[in-house]
Amino acid sequence: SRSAVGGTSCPLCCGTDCAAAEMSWAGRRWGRRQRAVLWAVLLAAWEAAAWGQLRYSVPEELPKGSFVGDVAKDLGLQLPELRARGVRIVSEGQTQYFFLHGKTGHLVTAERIDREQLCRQVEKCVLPCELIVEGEMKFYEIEVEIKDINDNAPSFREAEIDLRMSETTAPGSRFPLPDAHDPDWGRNSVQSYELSGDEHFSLAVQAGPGGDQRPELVLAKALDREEAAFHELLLRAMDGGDPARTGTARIRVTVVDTNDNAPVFSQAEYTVRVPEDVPVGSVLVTVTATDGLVKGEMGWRKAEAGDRRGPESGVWAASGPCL
Ligand SMILES: [Ca+2]
Ligand SMILES: [Ca+2]
Ligand SMILES: [Ca+2]
Ligand SMILES: [Ca+2]
Repeated sequence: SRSAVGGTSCPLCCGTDCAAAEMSWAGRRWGRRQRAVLWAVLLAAWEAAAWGQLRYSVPEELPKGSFVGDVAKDLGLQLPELRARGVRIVSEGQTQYFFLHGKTGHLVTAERIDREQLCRQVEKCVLPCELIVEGEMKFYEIEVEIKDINDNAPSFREAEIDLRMSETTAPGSRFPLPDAHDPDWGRNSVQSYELSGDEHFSLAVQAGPGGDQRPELVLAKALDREEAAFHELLLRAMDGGDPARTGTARIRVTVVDTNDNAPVFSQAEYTVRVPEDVPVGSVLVTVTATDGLVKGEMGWRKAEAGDRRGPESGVWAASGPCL
């Protein structure tokens, strides 16, 4: 889980030993005056450029005090030298993310580092700092890359999504759905969506201009409010981490009624035989009708004079003597 990439690679390509070798080579070829000029140039270069660069990489979210790199070994310094020469680590900005462990010469984390907080939407998250050797007026650049781990699950802004659709909506119609958010980077962020719950609906995912994924609800099969007035679906977003993490949102589709059914009587014709002295108010016949699958939502209107109906039931009774 921890690694150090690269060791020393100095812009001047060397340390003090190399500088001395270069001086002796210069001394053989040039006189005292030229050597003085060379010294001046080298001194200027020491002040302007770092003496080396160290690169390490560590995963985010490590606990405080975790190993980052063996600085003493990579710089070729002995541990007593580190302490004697006043070596210290300076981070850019207010926060000190790393420090040098005096006993081991290791660079270690000074606090838990959250990549999402430091480098939102940045592919390569690098924290620069400097190792300063005060006794020798040297400094070394250190770059620590913070690698992403899959420590966030995709999430939807709203856990419940309410949609209303007319029952006459044509199959194939599409409805945009909210996308999920996952602050991790690359494959650790949202990779795919899944829909479950109902054969009436399927899922399509469009690619946005920035390569982002936009889920859409597709009506796969015609709706019928008389069959089902609501449809409960589950939208799932998954990232590509190992193991993968998921986030879900519930979708509730309310089917809006349209008048797509005519009332149908239970019989096309009712025949009633009534004696001529039937008392007024006697029930002659009870008729029933349905409208779609929903009962009791109809009004009744008598078609012929002579009888009257009960207010709710469709009961027809004698209203006067039969002639
Ligand atoms: Ca994190
Ligand atoms: Ca994630
Ligand atoms: Ca992360
Ligand atoms: Ca209807």
